[in-house]
Amino acid sequence: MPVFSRLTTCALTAGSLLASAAAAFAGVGQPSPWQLGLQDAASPVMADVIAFHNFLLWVITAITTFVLILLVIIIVRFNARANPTPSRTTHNSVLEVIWTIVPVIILVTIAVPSFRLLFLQLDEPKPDLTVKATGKQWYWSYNYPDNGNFEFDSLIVADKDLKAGQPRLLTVDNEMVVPVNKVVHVLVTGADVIHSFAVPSFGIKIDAVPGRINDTWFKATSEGLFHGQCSELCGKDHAFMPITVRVVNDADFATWVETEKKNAGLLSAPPIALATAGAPAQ
Ligand SMILES: [Cu+2]
Repeated sequence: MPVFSRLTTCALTAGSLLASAAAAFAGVGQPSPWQLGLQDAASPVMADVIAFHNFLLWVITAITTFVLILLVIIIVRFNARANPTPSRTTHNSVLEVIWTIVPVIILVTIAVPSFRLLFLQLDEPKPDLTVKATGKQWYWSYNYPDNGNFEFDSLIVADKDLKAGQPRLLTVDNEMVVPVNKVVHVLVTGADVIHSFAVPSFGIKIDAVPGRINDTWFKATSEGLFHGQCSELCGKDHAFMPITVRVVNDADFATWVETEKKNAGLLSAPPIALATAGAPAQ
């Protein structure tokens, strides 16, 4: 009886946890308290990752339920009391063929969408924009080679400086900015040790290895802020080098690029100023 009461308590606790989590199943761009499952998708790859994950959940639930039922049948019907003289059967060709072929069919069923997803992730479409992300102890630097090659550092915002609504440990001072619905090619490297560039809602996670350029891609399907974190243990402040991507429309992106270029001193001085400077003294 104590076993049953303990089981009931466990079930009730699990039930209440699930109920309290129901309102916060997942968030887009950042985790939510008591979240279950993955963060919501904001890219085609992540949408497929979630679909594949849900499909696998059904497969694994069916398999474990089937095994559980077999175990219960064996415990009830074939224990020493219920079945004092056990069968001496050692071979059953039909059964052996079935338990070989059925797992093969299950594995092939899983392999097809798995490889499709792998190709989607690794077969990069033609990029509209390239951004280079460099992991450093302990912050990220972003470089925009297609837009004047400006570069800036992106550091965590300390707890005391957070504004209302900004998530703790995930907010940075300078966000990586990209246009919406454009294929962004991300080059990833490390400056000192191995870091990892990961943004869950885009379905990307790739190591930033010193001396090597890794690459990945994403196409953000909605505007907003999307947070990620360094996902490779890289030293004492590994937990304090978040990644924040701001997805904006094309016009806002063009304006932002101009501002960044100006900040980096990449815009040439207006011609009139040059002419005045170069004019002979009167
Ligand atoms: Cu790191």
